[in-house]
Amino acid sequence: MRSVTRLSRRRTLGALVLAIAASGAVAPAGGGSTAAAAEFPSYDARYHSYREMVAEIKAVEAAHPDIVDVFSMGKSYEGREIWAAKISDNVKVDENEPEILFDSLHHAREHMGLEQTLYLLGQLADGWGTDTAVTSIIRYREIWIVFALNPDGAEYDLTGDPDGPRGPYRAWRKNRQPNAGSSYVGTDINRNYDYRWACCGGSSGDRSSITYRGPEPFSAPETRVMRDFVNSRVVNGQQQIRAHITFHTNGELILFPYGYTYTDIPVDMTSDDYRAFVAFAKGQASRNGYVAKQSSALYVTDGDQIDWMYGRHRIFSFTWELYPPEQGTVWGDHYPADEQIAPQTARNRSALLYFMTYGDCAWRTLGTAYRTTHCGPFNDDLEISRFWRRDPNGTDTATTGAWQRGDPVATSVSRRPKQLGSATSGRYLMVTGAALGSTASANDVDGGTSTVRSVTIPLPAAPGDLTFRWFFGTHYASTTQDSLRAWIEAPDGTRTVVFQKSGAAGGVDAAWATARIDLARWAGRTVRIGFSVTDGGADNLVEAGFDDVRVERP
Ligand code: LU0
Ligand code: CA
Ligand code: CA
Ligand code: ZN
Ligand code: CA
Repeated sequence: MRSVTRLSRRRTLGALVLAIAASGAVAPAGGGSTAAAAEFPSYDARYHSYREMVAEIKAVEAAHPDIVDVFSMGKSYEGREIWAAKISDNVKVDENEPEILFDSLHHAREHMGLEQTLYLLGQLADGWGTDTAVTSIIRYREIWIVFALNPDGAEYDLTGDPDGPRGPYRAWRKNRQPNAGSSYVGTDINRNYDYRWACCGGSSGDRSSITYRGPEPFSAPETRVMRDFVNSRVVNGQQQIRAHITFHTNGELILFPYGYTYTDIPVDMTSDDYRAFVAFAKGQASRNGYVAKQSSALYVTDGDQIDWMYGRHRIFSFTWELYPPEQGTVWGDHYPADEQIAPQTARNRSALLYFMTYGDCAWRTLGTAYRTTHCGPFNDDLEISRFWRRDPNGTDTATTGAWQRGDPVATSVSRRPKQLGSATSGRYLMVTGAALGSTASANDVDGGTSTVRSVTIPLPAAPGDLTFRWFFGTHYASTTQDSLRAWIEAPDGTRTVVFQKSGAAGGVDAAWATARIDLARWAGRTVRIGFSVTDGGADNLVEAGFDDVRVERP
């Protein structure tokens, strides 16, 4: 039923290929550094060329140096700087504030996206100290705006025949990187990210295609610039960017991951995250009249940006397809008259303010219970690496079954469960030797203790509780020398055991349970959380796992 609905709504890029071919896919040689700057035709003068964009963002920075910092993130294929701005109070300091990212112009011809980012910059700069919502966003968030990820393509798009049917526009989409062995130029940089790249028929391996994915993931300098920036925002083991919008045209849509599959909640998404994506997308759409849906409901893509942002970094990442609604022709879709810039960018104001406000923790959109559990200083569902360190002090003695992040395999002894077969969220948890067959004795903990320790967690003056889900299973010859422990490590390295489950004669059966620990005595301190599992005394079967480690928001 659902797939029928999706099929009927799905559009394709196919018709657009013809328009591209007609406009000349083969590039003249020559880099941007030597060519004269391309400009919009006079009838579209309100759009910003690359040159005008640079002048504009530098002017805003000069007028607001206390809250706006403009910098280059790196260079495009042709050597243009890829400009970005950080907007926050104390803008030169990397404060511990939730970060929100926006970008535009993955696709060259989608010029309204750049206008949306310039509008956003202007609203933030002008609203500081005058608009309450903007002022608190600038005070309590760090906003990053990338203005034109594909400046070469955007500029090239303006260099067609001025006497052509649509003036100088070429309807160019890709970047301007030559493709070896082909006269066709360009990679679709929204198919060049390395999350499930080329997996699912959502991109093309044909160098002439407008959805050419490149010879390998991150083959395009522009996607590498984005990758390196986002990777660089993992600070002290935690990704600082919590939410992201990439502006495209067109269709008036708010799309959330995944694009690579029609499945709503595949194994690489948790059901909590899916619910938050839906609620957050609807919250945005209700404020600008767009339609919220899963990205693949438009059509399947693979290697696109938002799949990578969520799949690799767990950032709540959205594609906004801006004005106009679907027109069905490349000119109608991507070249609205410049009179539309002001009304269509302003139309998104309240949705963007909402996004930046709730974007510190998208689960907030599910209500106050989620805000408590999911929006504290630490929230690890173990679905991606959040830099737990095994054997941090070099003191571990276990010879097998050391802690690892993995997909567990159910084991049992006489039908009594020992390692449980699934996580409490998503696919992964921290477990004692996950990569095993279903033989109960294979790869359990032997020979002593295995430890694992979290990144540093700065606790507020009134911290919420630590909670986690855990199981512990031992064989019948078990004793109290077998154990699962959790501890808090103070800044000086002192460890305090805050949770212990011990073995017992007759054996312990594994079952998921929840632990809750008061952290008041560590108020205001920067701590780490640790777990130890021990097969003590005579060798015995010992298995343990934990998932969903959280420090709550009180
Ligand atoms: O990259 C694209 O094909 C996007 C849509 C996906 C994000 C689902 N559409 S666009 O190219 O027309 N902006
Ligand atoms: Ca700040
Ligand atoms: Ca920061
Ligand atoms: Zn696009
Ligand atoms: Ca999990």
